[in-house]
Amino acid sequence: MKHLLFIVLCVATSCSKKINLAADTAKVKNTKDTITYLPVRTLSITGDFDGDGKQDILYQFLADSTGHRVEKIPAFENETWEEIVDYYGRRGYYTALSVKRNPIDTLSFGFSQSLYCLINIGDLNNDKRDEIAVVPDRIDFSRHNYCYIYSLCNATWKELFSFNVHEDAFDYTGEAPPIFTNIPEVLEYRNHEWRFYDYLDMDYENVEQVGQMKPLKVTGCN
Ligand SMILES: [Ca+2]
Ligand SMILES: [Ca+2]
Repeated sequence: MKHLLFIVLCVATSCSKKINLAADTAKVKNTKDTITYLPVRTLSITGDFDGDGKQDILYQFLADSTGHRVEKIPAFENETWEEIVDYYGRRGYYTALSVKRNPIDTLSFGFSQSLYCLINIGDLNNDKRDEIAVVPDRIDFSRHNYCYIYSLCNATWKELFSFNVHEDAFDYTGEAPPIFTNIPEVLEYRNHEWRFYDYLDMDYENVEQVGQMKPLKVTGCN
């Protein structure tokens, strides 16, 4: 019965999952064991995330179970997705976000090889701190995911809002994964405001709104 359940899950989700590890980076050959390694793909954005009036750099990195930064990973040219999941799981790798030159809170996403997107969406709740939209690239067997809206509240990252995202929103053609400054038809800046579309949970007040993106509203820190 367990085997049947696994097969059903695989057919429903994982078989369509594609790995997109650092396709835009140069390969580095390890001559000792002939394993090809790739530098870990990283993203960064600028903004005033702590509200001090100065621009900050928010950068993403891959960390191991001890918190140390992981600089490179195998190219995974012939491994199955299950083997890649096992590789990350045994090492406890996770994705983290931190502000350069500022010892404030680190935001972590477990079992994630990277981020699908990291977007500065500006100060939506008028507290002088920019909010971020982030979707982790999780090492799992599902294409269901969430877009999280975070803000730095009293030097600690706080989730202000989240909505359902299907990972096909990040599918791409070509060698290099694009850097998303919005998520087409999921999170877009339209008519002077950010709008979102939750593919599983959208409430509408009238027929005209059905299928339309809705204004993104977030609460304050308190
Ligand atoms: Ca700042
Ligand atoms: Ca804000």
